[in-house]
Amino acid sequence: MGIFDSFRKGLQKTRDFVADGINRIAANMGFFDEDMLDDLEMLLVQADVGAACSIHLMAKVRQEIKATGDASRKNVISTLHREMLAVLGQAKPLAFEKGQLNILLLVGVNGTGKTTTAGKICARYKKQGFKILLGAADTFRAAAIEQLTHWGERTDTPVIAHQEGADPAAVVFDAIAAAKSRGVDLLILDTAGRLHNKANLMNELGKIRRIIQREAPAAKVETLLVIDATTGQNAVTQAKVFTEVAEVTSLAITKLDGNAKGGVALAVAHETHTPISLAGLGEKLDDLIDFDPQAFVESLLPLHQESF
Ligand SMILES: Nc1nc2c(ncn2[C@@H]2O[C@H](COP(=O)(O)OP(=O)(O)OP(=O)(O)O)[C@@H](O)[C@H]2O)c(=O)[nH]1
Ligand SMILES: [Mg+2]
Repeated sequence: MGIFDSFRKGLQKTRDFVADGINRIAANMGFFDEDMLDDLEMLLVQADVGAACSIHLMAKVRQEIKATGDASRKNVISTLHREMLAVLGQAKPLAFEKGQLNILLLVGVNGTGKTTTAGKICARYKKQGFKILLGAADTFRAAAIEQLTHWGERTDTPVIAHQEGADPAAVVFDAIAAAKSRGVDLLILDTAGRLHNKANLMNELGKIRRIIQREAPAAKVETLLVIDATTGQNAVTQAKVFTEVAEVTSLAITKLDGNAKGGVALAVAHETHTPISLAGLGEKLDDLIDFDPQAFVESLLPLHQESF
């Protein structure tokens, strides 16, 4: 399945919700009046695009109508389309190169899909011939270590792990030492997702980051924040906290398969100004695709849908 088909399938519920809403609002009229624009804004909020991003998008639509005098349904939809693309920015797939040490640190709150995404990324780069090492820096629960070990077995990748309750920074230290001595191309570090409070999170991630900087100063480090689309606006709040404290370089949005909250990707991009690199579309190893803004927006709001 191509990226476009994957998104289409995953975003079907959101797309139907948006399309039905637009048809309900605009009924048989070929244009949008002020009340209808308000209703459209509400529809975007309900599709989990988030209040701030919906207001931003509709301000752009109103500006366009004012500038051109064209309030046709076609112009409103294509303006929304264009502005959604502007919110998402350029595509920024993960880019690791063999022959040097790359470190991928996965962060995010409990249950968003960090460990699963670590396994999927591992499988992807393994296929490309990378020498990979997994580091179980989530020492909070024994089950978390087992889960990562399981992904290691499935992808035939070694895992560096300590006991439950060990210091995550110590695991990172050992994992980097092993990565260096074994000539690893990609070290993937899974972390625990506790978000007791901001200071605590900053402390824990800061310590890990200092170890990375000290022990692998030349490594290319990518910090991937994993966000669960099904948590709606909570995902946006989490994304804000993590991007403030964790030097996040890109986002992965998981569970975009089959829920009606696909709009979250726009809300998160708008709030964090951080590119979305990956989309999780299921629980299997290959259910991970590069996030393609064009394909995403076209799947959410098709420009050429008859019913629009
Ligand atoms: N449908 C769907 N399920 C997913 C996706 N990614 C992860 N999951 C599921 O979400 C659940 C949590 O995933 P984990 O990878 O354990 O999440 P985590 O962030 O590591 O969780 P903690 O270790 O508890 O912090 C599991 O049941 C996964 O199979 C996805 O893209 N789609
Ligand atoms: Mg985990």
